[in-house]
Amino acid sequence: MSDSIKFGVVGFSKNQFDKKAAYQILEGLFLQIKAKHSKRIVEIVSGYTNSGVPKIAYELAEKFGFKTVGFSAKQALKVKSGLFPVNEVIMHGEYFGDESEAFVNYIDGLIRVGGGPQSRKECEMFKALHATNSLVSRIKEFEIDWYGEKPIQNVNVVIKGLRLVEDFITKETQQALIDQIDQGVWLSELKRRVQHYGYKYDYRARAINESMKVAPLPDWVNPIIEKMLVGGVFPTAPDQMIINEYQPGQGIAAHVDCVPCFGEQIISLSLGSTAVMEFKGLKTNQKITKLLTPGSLLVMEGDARYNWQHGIPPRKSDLINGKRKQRSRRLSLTFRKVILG
Ligand SMILES: O=C(O)CCC(=O)C(=O)O
Repeated sequence: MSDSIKFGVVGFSKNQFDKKAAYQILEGLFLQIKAKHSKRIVEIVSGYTNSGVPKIAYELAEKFGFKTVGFSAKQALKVKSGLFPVNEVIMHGEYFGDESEAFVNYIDGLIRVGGGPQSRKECEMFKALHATNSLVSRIKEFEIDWYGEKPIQNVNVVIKGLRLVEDFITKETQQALIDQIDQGVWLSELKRRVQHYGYKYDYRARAINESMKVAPLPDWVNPIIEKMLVGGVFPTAPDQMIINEYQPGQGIAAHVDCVPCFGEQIISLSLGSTAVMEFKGLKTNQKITKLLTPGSLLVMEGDARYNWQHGIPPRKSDLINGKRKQRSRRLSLTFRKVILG
C-alpha cells in the first residue's frame, strides 16, 4: 500500500454558490477520509486558485492536517482571485482543461461539489478510467445551488415550437443588411434603439391598429422574406418588422409577444454579436438558455410562442461553455404578421 492517497476535489471555481452546503459536504467526507486513512498521507488535489470549492477544500484540508496540492494549467496564474498557498503545485498545459487528463490520472478518488463543464468532464474521464475498478467508492458527486449566471451549454432542451436555424444567411449578407439598416431612422424611445416597419408597435399599450401603419418593410429585406417563405418558416409574408439594436450592456425584458396583436409565428434574425436568450416556461417555471449565433434565425411558434417568455439579460458579457465572452453590437430583425382587431 502506498503511503499517500490522493483525493481530487472539483466544483464551482467562482464564489456564487451555497458555500455552507459545500463546506458541510466536504467536512463530512474529510472526516470519513481521516478515519479511514489515518496512517497515510492524504493529499487534497484541486484547482490552483483561491476561490470557490477549491478554496474551501484547501482550508478544510489544512484543518484536517492533509497535504494541499494545486493542480492547474498555466492560465491559473493569471486569475484575479489569486492562489491558495498550497503545499505543492503541479502545472500541466497552457489553458484550463489542458490539465484534465493528467489530473484524473494523478488522483485515487474524486469528489465533485457542483461545478461547470470542466468539473463534469473530469468526472466522466475519471469514471472511464476506473470503470472496472470499484468506481462507486472512488467518486462522489453532489449538486449544490449556484447563484451566479448559468453557464450556457446549448443543451438540446426541447421547447415545442422553438427552432434555431444556424447560418440562415452568410456573413456577407449579414454585413449588407447591417449597412442597409444603418441608413434607416433609429427611434430612441427605449433604452435600446429600434426601427419599426409596417406597423408601429406601442410597447406600453401592447396594442396595434390600422392607425399605426408606418413605412412598409423595405425592399432590401425581400430576399430574406422569400427565403423564409421557401423554407416554410412563414405560411404568408410578414407585414411587420422591428429592428432592435443591442449595444453591450443592453437587453430586452422577458416577454411573450402580444397575443392579440401578432400571428402564430415570431421570427428573429440575428446579426453582429452572439446573444444569450433566456426562456422561461409560464406553466412550468423552467428556465432555458439558447445561444443566438450571428446569421441564425430563431423561430417561435406554438408552445414557444405562447407559453414561454423570451428575453435577453442586459449584460456586457456572457458565460458561454465556461468561457466569458464580451458582447459587441448586435442587431435583430423580428418579423411578425399583424392581427388587426
Ligand atoms: O433580439 C431578439 O432576437 C428578440 C427581439 C424580441 O424579442 C422582440 O423584438 O420582441
